[in-house]
Amino acid sequence: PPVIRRADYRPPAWLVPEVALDFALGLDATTVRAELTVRRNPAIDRAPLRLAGDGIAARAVTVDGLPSNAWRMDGADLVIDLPGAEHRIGIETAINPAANSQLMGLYASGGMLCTQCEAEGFRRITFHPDRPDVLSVYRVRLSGDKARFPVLLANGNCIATGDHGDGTHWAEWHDPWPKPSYLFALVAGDLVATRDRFTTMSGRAVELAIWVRPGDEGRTAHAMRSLIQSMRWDEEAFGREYDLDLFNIVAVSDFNMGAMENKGLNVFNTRYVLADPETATDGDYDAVEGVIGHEYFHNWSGNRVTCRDWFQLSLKEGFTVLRDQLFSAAMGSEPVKRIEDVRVLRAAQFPEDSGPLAHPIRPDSYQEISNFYTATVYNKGAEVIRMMRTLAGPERFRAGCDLYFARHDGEAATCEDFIRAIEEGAGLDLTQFRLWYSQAGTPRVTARLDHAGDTATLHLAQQVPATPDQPSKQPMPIPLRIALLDRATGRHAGEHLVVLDTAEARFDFPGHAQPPVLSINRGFSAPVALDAGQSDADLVFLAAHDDDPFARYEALQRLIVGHLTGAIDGTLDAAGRQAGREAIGGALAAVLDDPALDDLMRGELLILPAESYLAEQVAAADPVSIRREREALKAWLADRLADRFLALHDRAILVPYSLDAAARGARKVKTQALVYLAAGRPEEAARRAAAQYDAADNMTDRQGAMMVLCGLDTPLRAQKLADFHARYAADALVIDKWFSLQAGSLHPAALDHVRALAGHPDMTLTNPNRVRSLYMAFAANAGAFHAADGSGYRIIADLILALDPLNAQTAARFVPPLGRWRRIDPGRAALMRAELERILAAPRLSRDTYEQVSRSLG
Ligand code: HT7
Ligand code: ZN
Repeated sequence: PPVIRRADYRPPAWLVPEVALDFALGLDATTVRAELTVRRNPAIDRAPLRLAGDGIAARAVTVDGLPSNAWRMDGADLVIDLPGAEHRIGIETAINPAANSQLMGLYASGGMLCTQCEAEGFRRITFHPDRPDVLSVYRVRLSGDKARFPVLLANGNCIATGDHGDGTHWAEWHDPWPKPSYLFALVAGDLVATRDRFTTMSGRAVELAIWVRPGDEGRTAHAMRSLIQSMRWDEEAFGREYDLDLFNIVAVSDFNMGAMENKGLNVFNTRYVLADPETATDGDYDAVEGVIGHEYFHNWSGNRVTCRDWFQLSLKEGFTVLRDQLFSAAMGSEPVKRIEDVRVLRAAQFPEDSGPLAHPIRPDSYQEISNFYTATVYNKGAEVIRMMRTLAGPERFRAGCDLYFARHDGEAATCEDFIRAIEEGAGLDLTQFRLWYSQAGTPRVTARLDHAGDTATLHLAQQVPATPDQPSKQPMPIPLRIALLDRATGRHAGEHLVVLDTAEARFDFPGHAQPPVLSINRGFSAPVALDAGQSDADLVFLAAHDDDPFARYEALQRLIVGHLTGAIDGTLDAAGRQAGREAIGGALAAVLDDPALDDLMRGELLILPAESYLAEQVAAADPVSIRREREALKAWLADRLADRFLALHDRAILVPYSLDAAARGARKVKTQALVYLAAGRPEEAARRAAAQYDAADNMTDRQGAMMVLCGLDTPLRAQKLADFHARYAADALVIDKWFSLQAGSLHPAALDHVRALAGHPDMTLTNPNRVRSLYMAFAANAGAFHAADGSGYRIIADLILALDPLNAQTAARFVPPLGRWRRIDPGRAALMRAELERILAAPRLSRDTYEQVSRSLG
């Protein structure tokens, strides 16, 4: 497949100021009549009109209303030689949405029709330039069977409806805001709406509607609340007002990603809309709030100002992730949200940055753009913009954002445009900072604190590791928030922002008669891997005294990571092991006893570093020893702190269900206590988990209990799993949990369970949520996936091969777990490579999977 390069960008030869679309809708036969008003871009030399297509054929073409045969196909593109500067092009295409298993373009889901056009799905509907820098005003007419499609939705405002009198009806929609084709959407189906209203800051009334399948309307209240909070927050925090009279959200069960920000008509995976206490966990509630916010915020960061080309994806995605993170922090606990965001970054992005698929947040080339909707573009992209905010301060950052929106409203912009607006609006020089956009890899920072006389000296060094295609790197500006804590009082005299922008640097801090304790990268001010070389005693001190909640969490994590990596790589002797455990036990006892901590934060502090993060810390990971050592530590802690965990569980189960922070915190520590007890006191944990399951009046408790039982060898496991399945058989999202719980469990036979579940009647490859529920959970379950005989790798490779022809985008997302072979012990690495080679040898591989596999082997 051809490689598309950022450096090859050329402006479009033809602009398309207007698009009129007429859909005659049918589940297995839809006819599309498109009329494009095309205008020659005066800046470009004479060039024919080239319209992209994918899997469609033109039934008829007209130019200025007259049938034409002045067109030809060039591969999948339709090319027309046009004499003038402006023409009207008519094209008729026919689609079979029911046969569209890729879920890109127009497709059928549960009897309804919907679209997904980002990034290049519009070309599966009609021929079009289908590039984000071609913006058009759309007018859309939908007609179809009244009984099958009582609801007809598209972008913008509904301007007319009518009945044909023959069992079919129609609706016309007009979106006044010029938009790229990737933001086009339509939905047709039997849907019911939950409605509300929002009055914007300038006093305009906006109708809000969340459309779901009949029967699901009782589960939309949280999504609606989140939408209204998002609209208000974006006005207050960023001065952004909504700009249409209507905002529609539709929930769809078959969806490749989380949701899509189509102008005025967001389409969502049901997973991020539907929530009630019986079926959604607290984590699900948070995810709904976050994704509703994310898609809404795109209305400005993405829609009003869009991307010039797909290399600029982080312009909208990184920025919008930052905006949704700030929103969720404002709606709940800021420190807990920060810890969660860093945990996601470390679990998903750090491995990407250290593996064969590493790429800068603004990639330089791709074969298939769908492969670049990554944790790097999204989450590291958000961290990069967050660093700009840290450097500028929130007020000046806001001024930079205001300038960006004002300057580029209605345009297709670049990351460079954004940086320049922040530079000018916030008064920053980001010349060197631009390296964060072009260099891949997680910088490694080492920090050492010296003390002499009354001065503490911080020595910092950075190294940006080599990544594919980028063998040598330049030093980047790394903003580090630091504080120097007095050993006697645990206090500090104020925080400093130091910027490490050379390979090495030193910073002097006078006024310290005694050596202080270093608190560094507070709030995770820079997305780096840090080696601060601190003693266990200092880390225990920080875990107890640091006034920055993130730094407190981080100290505990570093204490535990240091201990576990020593145990995993065998450098820890028996005395060191015992001393390490005692230090961790003491620190966790303090967390369990601290009355000043709220339970949400306590729950965070109790979470041990993930196996995937531990694997990142060792050169060639042996997943078995990582699991063994992590579980052994958990068991030791459960034993040492058993009374505290039992008391915590006893206390937490008395708190009645509500969505307030205290009750959510109680639910979090309740299951955390069971997680520890399961490792050290499995019988007691099984008994308590079963009781928690039976008593549960909400999914958080029930799923938590089920998760613990799934990892234990107890008859209660099968009993409660059967109950869970029977209880929720009709609810696809909960049955997804049922698959995930088993596939992700600590049970020694998890791999056998996955094999059996693959043949379960509820398993299907046509629903991405279901596929991910079983196989992503499995691929993330290191103990099972990395079975020494390679059978875990074979399961995932077989899945990729079976799924690729059906849904290439989803199939390709399973390649990265196999691509981590360089970081695994040699025996397993060979087995992983062999599976990648087997996939590559398959005939007719999609561009998506081919690119991911070949880069992974590379
Ligand atoms: N901007 C949306 C991306 C998206 C997507 C991309 C490729 C294929 C299917 C897709 N569905 C949604 C989602 C977002 O980041 O808001
Ligand atoms: Zn997004």
